[in-house]
Amino acid sequence: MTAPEIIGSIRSTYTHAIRLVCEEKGIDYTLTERPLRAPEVYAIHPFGKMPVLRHGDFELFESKAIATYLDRSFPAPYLFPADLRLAALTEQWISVVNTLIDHTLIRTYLFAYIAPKTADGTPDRAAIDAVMPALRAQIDVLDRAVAPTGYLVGDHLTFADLNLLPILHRVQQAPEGASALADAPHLARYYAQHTARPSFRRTMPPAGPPRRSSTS
Ligand SMILES: N[C@@H](CCC(=O)N[C@@H](CS)C(=O)NCC(=O)O)C(=O)O
Repeated sequence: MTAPEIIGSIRSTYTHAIRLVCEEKGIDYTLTERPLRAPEVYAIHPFGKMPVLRHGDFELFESKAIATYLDRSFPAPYLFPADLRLAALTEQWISVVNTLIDHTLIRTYLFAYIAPKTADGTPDRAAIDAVMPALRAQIDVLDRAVAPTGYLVGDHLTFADLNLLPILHRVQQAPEGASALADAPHLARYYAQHTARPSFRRTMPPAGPPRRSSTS
């Protein structure tokens, strides 16, 4: 079978989650490094979001769809449980992370550091202070979720975990994010344990945001 091609960036959290899927499943894949909103991304994703996938003559966008496709196309280990309730819980955590937690932790908090809207380009202190209650509340929810087993769902690694870990990795690179994680003992242990996995070590992104395409 042709190797899947992921078009995205090593610095993008959503690209990182898909690379983790490939690494955990031992899929031979290529990463085509592209800046945000690159023409090659728009060629597949109508709104220019990365990652996108090309697999032979098949093209796909949206990370959750890509993860599901790869999980079903390649042999075990499976990252989406077969059990109905565990599958539903996996969907639940992916959904809340992608629609709410990513918005708070990355698009609002982290972006106030790496892509601030301030006139002089310094971190947006007002935006950081304003988002901190929500950031801490969401970290607390995650802390309680992983407390019983060290996983978001059941007692096995699922895509729910692989989808969250790149976000935690980015958020702990900024000071308030690091201290919020340190204050959440179960989540801190979860983060330390799973980022020690070979899949994470092999895909560790360099610091800093993805580049933006000069054509965007
Ligand atoms: N819903 C999309 C979100 C992907 C996404 O937002 N990717 C970011 C990079 S981590 C991106 O391409 N941002 C470009 C932009 O919004 O301009 C998915 O799950 O794939």
